Amino acid sequence: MNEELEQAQTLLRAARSIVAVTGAGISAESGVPTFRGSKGLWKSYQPEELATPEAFARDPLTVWEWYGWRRGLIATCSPNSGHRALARLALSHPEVTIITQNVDGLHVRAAQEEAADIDPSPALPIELHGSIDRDRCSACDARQPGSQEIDITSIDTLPRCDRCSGLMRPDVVWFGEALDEMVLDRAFTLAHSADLCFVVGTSALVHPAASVPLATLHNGGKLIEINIQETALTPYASATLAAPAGSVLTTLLSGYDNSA
Ligand code: BJW
Ligand code: ZN
Repeated sequence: MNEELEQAQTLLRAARSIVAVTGAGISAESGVPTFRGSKGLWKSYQPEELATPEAFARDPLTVWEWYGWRRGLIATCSPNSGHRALARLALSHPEVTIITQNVDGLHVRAAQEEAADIDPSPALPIELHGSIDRDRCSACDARQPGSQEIDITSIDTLPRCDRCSGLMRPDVVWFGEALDEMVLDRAFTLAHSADLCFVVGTSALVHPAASVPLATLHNGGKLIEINIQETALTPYASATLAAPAGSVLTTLLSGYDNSA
């Protein structure tokens, strides 16, 4: 681990433009459940019954019940030292971008907290899979802030669009749905031009997000993986830090901040 940390520090010092691609593992230490693994959400819930447009069309009450529960849970969580370390890095270095698959908004909160006097914060992430805190109309695509209390008594009590009264849904990307084209283009463009990509707390199984680090790699850049387990990207990483993201990022990035 020490050797890997030194290697990571060397890569970091040499890098000019950096992307950090994060997944559910970075929020695990904040108390947000991951998706896969022994304690992951998919152990108790079937993705195809909850996180697909077909599931929502079939049973919007059950899907909203699950999202209402997750919204409530996430509202009790706070950004951890990993979110904050990345936000500070992005604030002090314009050529650092956080690209997240997470919908929990913790990178956004860390960015706002670390730059309380700058609005919008330069450390805001690119959110590939949307945000659980927003609703989107299933008829006209209008977006609204997410309702905190979801009344799942009947279809008539579910959140409705202010513009067209259509049924609202969480503004997240479900399986089988396309990611926002502009958001995805921006992520791939930045990853392609980056010298270094941190891959933090993602199983790297879900595409196209899992291909973003490959854009860095294919253009001659390096990967640093931070994950408590190996993934399909591990063999391609120039340094692998196999420990919880919060402590690793704090250690790795505090030295960088000082030397910058
Ligand atoms: C720690 C830690 C600690 C724990 N410290 N580490 C190519 C090949 C195969 C399939 C496909 C393909 N291209 C597309 C597909 C299909 C599909 C897909 O990828 N399927 C695979 C699963 C096989 N992809 C899609 O459907 C995507 N859409 C698409 O491709 O559309 C094409 C299209 C084009 C044009 C028109 C129409 C369609 C959409 C994918 C959307 C994913 N949505 C979800 C739900 C979001 C909403 C919600 O949250 O409710 O996004 S699924 C879920 O997985 C969520 C996550 O963002 C995503 C990734 O999960 P993540 O972050 O990696 O979490 P975990 O749990 O998997 O891993 C956690 C990791 O952390 C682990 O490695 C741990 O070890 C680690 N960890 N604690 C450090 N403390
Ligand atoms: Zn509408």
